Amino acid sequence: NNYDIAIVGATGMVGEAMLSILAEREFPVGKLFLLAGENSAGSRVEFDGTYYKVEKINDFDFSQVQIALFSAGAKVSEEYAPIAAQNGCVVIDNTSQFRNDYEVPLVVPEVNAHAIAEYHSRGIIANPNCSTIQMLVALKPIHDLAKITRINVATYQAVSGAGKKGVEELASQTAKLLNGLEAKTKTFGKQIAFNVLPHIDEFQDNGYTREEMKMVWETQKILEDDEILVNPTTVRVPVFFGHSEAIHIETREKISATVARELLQSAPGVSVMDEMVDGGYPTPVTEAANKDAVFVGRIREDLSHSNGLNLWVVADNVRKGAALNSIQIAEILIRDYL
Ligand code: 2RA
Repeated sequence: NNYDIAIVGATGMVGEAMLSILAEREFPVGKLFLLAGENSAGSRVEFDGTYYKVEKINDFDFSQVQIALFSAGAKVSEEYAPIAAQNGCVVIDNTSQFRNDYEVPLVVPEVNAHAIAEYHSRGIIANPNCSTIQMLVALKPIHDLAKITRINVATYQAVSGAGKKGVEELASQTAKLLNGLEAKTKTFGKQIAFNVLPHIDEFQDNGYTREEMKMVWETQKILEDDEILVNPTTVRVPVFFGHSEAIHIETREKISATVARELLQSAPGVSVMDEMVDGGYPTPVTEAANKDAVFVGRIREDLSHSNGLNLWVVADNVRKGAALNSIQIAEILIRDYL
């Protein structure tokens, strides 16, 4: 059985990754429609040996497809995802637009695949933010065993989280600065090359950024636990692909580093790399970029807290943090529901 699919935002970083992952995983794609806004419509994009013309979203009849993968920004999803759903297709939305809507399931397949069943209410399934996805893939098995009560997390997020313009800004600033030229800043609040910025997304009234609050709200929703405390600091670093996170958790039951390591070794979607030697830990460039797994290393007990555990978690933010997670949701949808 093949499924007709629309990709909204097909020319963006995540849209392109969705196309290659659909091909790689031999997703049963029937008719494929590539959609984008005014600026990118008209271009041609290759999928599995065939070239497709990117069409304008405003003219598209969503009743032609069974699944629409949206990744063209929250505004586009706000306007078109409900139209798509009303026309009978299931929307898997990679933007922040519906993540906090109680009628829309927010899904990380390794963590709460059961929530996909709730897609009926709005016809929309939300894909979480990249920094939440990788954190929860790593923490879920520990939460199930020892009940996490609090998460302290600092992120080190790649520029590709801001899309192609983020990648271009780091590349051009680096090249310019190495050639003694002036480097302009447009996408990020300050120079990102050779720098780190403790600021992702808009500041909120409580002093946290929206990226930080996403980690709080989304963790509580996905784990179905309003009491779990999350204290995040999100930081942009001059890395192209792969977000890293230093995660410090507190659990109700004590869990040793040895038990946590064993648990994670058999956890779905996780690859443990934890040797106490030079290079015995995962990094974005060497391990995570272009890979599907969430890599975990530096697993150790907190010296300052009897029920505390520390982990270093790295994943490809464009793949597991966005495109791959959406396609894994689509795979479960067609296997169990459509
Ligand atoms: C970022 N979390 O890394 C965002 C992307 N959704 O900027």
